[in-house]
Parts: sequence; structure tokens; C-alpha cells
Amino acid sequence: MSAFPDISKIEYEGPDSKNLLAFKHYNPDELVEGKAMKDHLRFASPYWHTMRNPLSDPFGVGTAQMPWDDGTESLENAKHRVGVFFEFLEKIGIDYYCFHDRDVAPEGATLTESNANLDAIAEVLESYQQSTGKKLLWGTACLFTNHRYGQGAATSPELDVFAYAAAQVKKAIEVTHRLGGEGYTFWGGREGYSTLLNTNMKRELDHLAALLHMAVAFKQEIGFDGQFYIEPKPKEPTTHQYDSDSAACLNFLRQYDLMDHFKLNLETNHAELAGHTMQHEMRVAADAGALGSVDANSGTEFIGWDTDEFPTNIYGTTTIMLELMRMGGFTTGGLNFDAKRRRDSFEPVDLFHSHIAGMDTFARGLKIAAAIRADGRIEEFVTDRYSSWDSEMGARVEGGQVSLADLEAYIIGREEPTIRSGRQEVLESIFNQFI
Ligand code: XLS
Ligand code: NI
Ligand code: NI
Repeated sequence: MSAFPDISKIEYEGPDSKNLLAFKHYNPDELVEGKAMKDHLRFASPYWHTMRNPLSDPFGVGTAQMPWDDGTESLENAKHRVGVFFEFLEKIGIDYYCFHDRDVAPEGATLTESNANLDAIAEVLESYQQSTGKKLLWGTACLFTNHRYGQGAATSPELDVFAYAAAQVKKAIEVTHRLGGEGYTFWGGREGYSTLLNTNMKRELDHLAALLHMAVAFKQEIGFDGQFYIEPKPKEPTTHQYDSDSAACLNFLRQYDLMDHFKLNLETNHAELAGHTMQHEMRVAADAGALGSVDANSGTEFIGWDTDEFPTNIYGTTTIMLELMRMGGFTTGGLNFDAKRRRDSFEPVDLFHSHIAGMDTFARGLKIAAAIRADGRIEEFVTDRYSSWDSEMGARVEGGQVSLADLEAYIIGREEPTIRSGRQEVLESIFNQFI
């Protein structure tokens, strides 16, 4: 039985279409820079928002209508939901999905019971993947909802909580491997602190690194070759999250000798909470060779919460696509809509409207980014801005071959250095010409 009986497969109808259930810009097989849109964008839908988010807020109950869901935590209900999710993926035309262990399968009274539930659901996910060709972009473990993780999982002051988390991660990696996941994400959940008055930060960070090293060892042991990601977020739920932004994550990975094993999964709303643009976060990661995947959402500018909205800002998606194309595109990663409908968009059809909005906004961002690249003026400007470094002395400085005294000898007797305009407004205008 269909969960969305009135909705057929969403098709591309072009920019002039008035059909709300059609793509205006996302045309999966259309080539951009010689590559199909769907391969540039690699869209994924997050099980936790799409299937499990009731659309509640701190002041009110859930509003989402889910006629297919009996509202219980039974295994039968969980199995049934999987079918609904795959019907959604088929109709919206998204090839990938992401999940947390506890979103797809109910937590049992014991870890053994929870693991058995997860295995039962993995079997269902596996068979739907086989029959539909849909793929798992990444899996993850929910190490933040249960009360035991209230003061952290890998960074809990309690050894037994750490052990519980380790066991849960082990199982979640196993299941991700079984489902052919192309990656596995570690989002810090409650890995951070509420107050330093009760916190041994050094010890907590050492423990977090220890867990990640164990995960690397386990991955190798079972032959899982998916990519590991860390997802930075500065705050919420904790006051300070250890994985606060790209730079902090890279520093952590380098300090604990984990750089070879991890890339970053960057989320737009988290960048915003950190006081950065997403472009900044992506540039920092990409320049370190560590930009892996993207949680494609956005926040409301003035709210200061992780509101996980669908991305509908064309300027934003254009900068994201520019950064991605600059690094040569995704390998294992993709654009996972870690986004939920607004509380007032509670009808099942709003799942489609919201994904269509996000997908079309990214398709436009992709096309605009390609046009900006083809135009080339912005890139040429940057190349030219640094052209003095292409001199012999520039090369020697960059190659670490000169001393302060060498530069003193070089500059003495020369004229006062000339500098040129940064032309920010010109560049912004060029950018806007393509929006
Ligand atoms: C929460 C995070 C989370 C991760 C996966 O803010 O974005 O949803 O993407 O655990
Ligand atoms: Ni996320
Ligand atoms: Ni988030």
C-alpha cells in the first residue's frame, strides 16, 4: 500500500513550469561541466528528519502527519517505515540516504536487544536497497538522546558510558558496512561541556581520540573501506562542543594522529552557529585535503539555533558548489539534506515540497557556479592578485630558502611597495551577474 498515493514520481519540467510537484532546475541527467547533475550533487535524505521528526518544538507537540506510522516503538512499525522511506526516495528521485542506528530501529531494554533490533531492520534496509538501487551515503550512531549520554559519550566522566558508546559505535559501523555504506559519520552529539567547573577537558579529549583510534582499528579489521567523517558543530546541545569548527577538528585530528583516517562532514547551519560562512568552513577543510561531505541545510540568520531548514538561498548554494567544484567534486560524500520541514508544513506532501525546494536551489547553485567558472574573471583576479609571488624571490620564499637577512638585503634600496585595490565590490557584482 502506498503512503503517498496521490504523488507520482517528481519529474523535471523546466523553469517555466507552475507544477509545484515538479523540478524547475534539477534535471538529473543534464550535463554540467561534462558531468551529470546527479553526480555533482549526490543528494541524500536523512532518515531521522524525513521519517522520524515529529516537528515538535520546545513549546509544542509534534505536528507532522504520518498516517503510515502507528506511533509505537515496535519493530513492526519500524519495518513498515522503511518501506515508506524507500517509496519517498523513489518518488523524489534521491539515490542516497543516511541514518542513525536508533532512528531506524528501536532501542531495546538491553544493548543485546537493541543490536538484534538493528539487525532486523538492516535486513529490511538491505532488501529495499537491492530492489530499488538506492545506496547508503553514511551511517552513524545516536550517542546523544539516551539519558546515559547526558554528559557525553566518548567524553563522559563515566568509564561504563564510554564502553557503552564504544559498543554502540562498533555495531553501527558493522551495519553500515553490511549495507555498503560509502561513509560513516561521527557527530559529537554531547561531546563537549556545559561548564569547565566540572570538566577535565584534557582527559575527555584523550578519550574521544582513543575511541576514534579504536574505530579505525575496527574498520580495518572488518575490511570496511567507507570514509570516516567528523561533523563539526560549535554548540547545542552543549555550551561548547569539542568539534567546534573545521579548524578545531583539523587541529584535533592532527594532534591525535588521525588525519589520515578522517575527513569532515560540514553542515551549513553549524558553520553559521560558529560565526563562519559555509564557504569558509569548506575552504579550510578542502585546503587540508579533508573536505568529505556536506549536510545541506541552513539556519535562520538571526535565531542562533540549529533550525535545520531546507536550503533555499541561491547565493549560499552557489558558494557551496563553487567550493566543491574547486576541489574536484565529491568522491565518497554527497549533499545530505540534514533538514526538517517547518512545524507548520505538517502534511506528507510537504516532505516533497521541501526536498524539491532544496534540490532546485542546489541545481541552480550548480549551474551558476559553472557559469562563474566558465566566465573566469573572479578566478583570474585572484591569480593576478598574487602574481608578485610568481617571481624568483617569491618562489624562494615559498620554498623556505631565504632568511630574514636575505629579505632585508632584497628590500633595502627598493621603492616603497605598491599595493593594488582588492576590488571586493567589483567581484561581488560579477558574482551577482550570474545569480
Ligand atoms: C546535529 C547533527 C546530526 C548529524 C548526525 O546537529 O547535524 O544530525 O548530522 O548525527
Ligand atoms: Ni548534520
Ligand atoms: Ni545540525
